[in-house]
Amino acid sequence: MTGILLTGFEPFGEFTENPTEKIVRTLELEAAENKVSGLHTSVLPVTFRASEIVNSLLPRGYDFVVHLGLHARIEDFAIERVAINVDDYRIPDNEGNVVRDRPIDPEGENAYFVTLPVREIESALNERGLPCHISYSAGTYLCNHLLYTTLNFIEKAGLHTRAGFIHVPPEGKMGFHRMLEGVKVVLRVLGLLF
Ligand code: PCA
Repeated sequence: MTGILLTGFEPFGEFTENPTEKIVRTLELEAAENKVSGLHTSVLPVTFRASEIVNSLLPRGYDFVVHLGLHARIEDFAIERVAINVDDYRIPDNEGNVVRDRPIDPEGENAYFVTLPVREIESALNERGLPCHISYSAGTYLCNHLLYTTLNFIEKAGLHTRAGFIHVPPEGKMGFHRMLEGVKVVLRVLGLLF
């Protein structure tokens, strides 16, 4: 078992904090303290560089990649099921770029389905009383971009890694502890002994 790569994002847009950054840093510490092995983490910039960083890590051959991102307009966990081949930003990324109507990979597939067990994740979250839904759009900003480039890289490189994306709501909509618990539930479904 080569383990799980868990990623979060830095703050962006109107947000001065991104709960996914805190979740990743907290779990990194907890894993070290409790000697949980197999968790690899990265907090990513809200720019194209996020994909470059992840693509440089993927050849390590993780069993799973779980990307986390903040979604301003949800109140529960959104388990993303699809990544589409388009960038169309409503707001600039953290380097001030606004990309409209541009394919992520001009030669790539129109879309990819994620390869995580989304129904199992949904059931496990529901069993713990953690609200969630399966989502069929990860948007057209950096989260969708990262999910697309990860699935695209895995396919082209012929890796066995299974990957997906979970959006979390703003902290005002779901307390941080519930978010943290939810992400641990996801990691447990994927075999991490948290
Ligand atoms: N959420 C954004 C990008 C970074 C993040 O945490 C998104 O949903 O695209």
